[in-house]
Amino acid sequence: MFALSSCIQGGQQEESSSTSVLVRLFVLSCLSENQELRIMAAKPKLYYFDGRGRMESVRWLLAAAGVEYEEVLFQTAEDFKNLIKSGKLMYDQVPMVEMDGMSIVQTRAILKYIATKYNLYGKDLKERAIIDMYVEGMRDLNDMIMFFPFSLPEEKQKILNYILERATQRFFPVYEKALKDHGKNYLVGNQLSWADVQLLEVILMVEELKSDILSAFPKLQFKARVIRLPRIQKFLQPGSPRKPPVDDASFEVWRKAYNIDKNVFLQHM
Ligand code: GTS
Repeated sequence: MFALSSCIQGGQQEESSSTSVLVRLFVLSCLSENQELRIMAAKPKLYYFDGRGRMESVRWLLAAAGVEYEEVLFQTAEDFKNLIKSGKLMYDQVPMVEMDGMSIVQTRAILKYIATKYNLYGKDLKERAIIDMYVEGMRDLNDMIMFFPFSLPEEKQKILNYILERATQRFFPVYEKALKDHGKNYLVGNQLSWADVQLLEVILMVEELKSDILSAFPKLQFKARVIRLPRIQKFLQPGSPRKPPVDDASFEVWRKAYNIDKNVFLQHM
């Protein structure tokens, strides 16, 4: 505020010969400061194909932070090529988020930036390390589900069983135990963090594959508590930017946009 008001006053000053150079310099520095403020205030812009994929966790985290954003959702390989031509994609890959004057790529980098900026990334280095361990496990599970639609029809049941086995034997027990051991409402530091938001996201994804998956995990009913948070509730309402599960149509959009082969899932396993 101080910078803004002093800039306005500075811009209104008469230029006397003795001060004109200084005033010019001052106004110039104010302009760049104002531009900086404008950049910081602009809504983040998300670039991805029109589906969940890697961007969905970014949508969830921004929603949990209460940040409004815009999306550029491409449908065709041509749209993606044009975006590459713009030179904004460091690795010619999406997700990409324009935010605070940067074009941020790499899903983890995007999520870390948002989590840090909006105080969803723990209070110190140790809490951040714990959050990282949780979210990386959730990411492993999330990736399996993300690539599931690419599996060959004859492999589908086997892969589904594998995902459910990993969810119930490897990943969910970790979060169940954490909540049980410290007896708090949230995974880390007794306040909502990136880990809670990503856990809710992945729980809902696994439930889409098997609706009673939480029956053996009473503490993961923390889900109900997180769902009740007003920002999360809003994101779960119909018409929000949340994307539906991959169906045949969105799978085709995805496949065509990146010219992906069907058996990519197996390679990622
Ligand atoms: N490590 C990157 C990240 O996490 O952001 C991987 C990004 C990535 O593979 N993106 C895919 C892509 O741009 C799109 S998607 O799989 O997320 O839908 N692929 C095109 C290419 O040429 O790699």
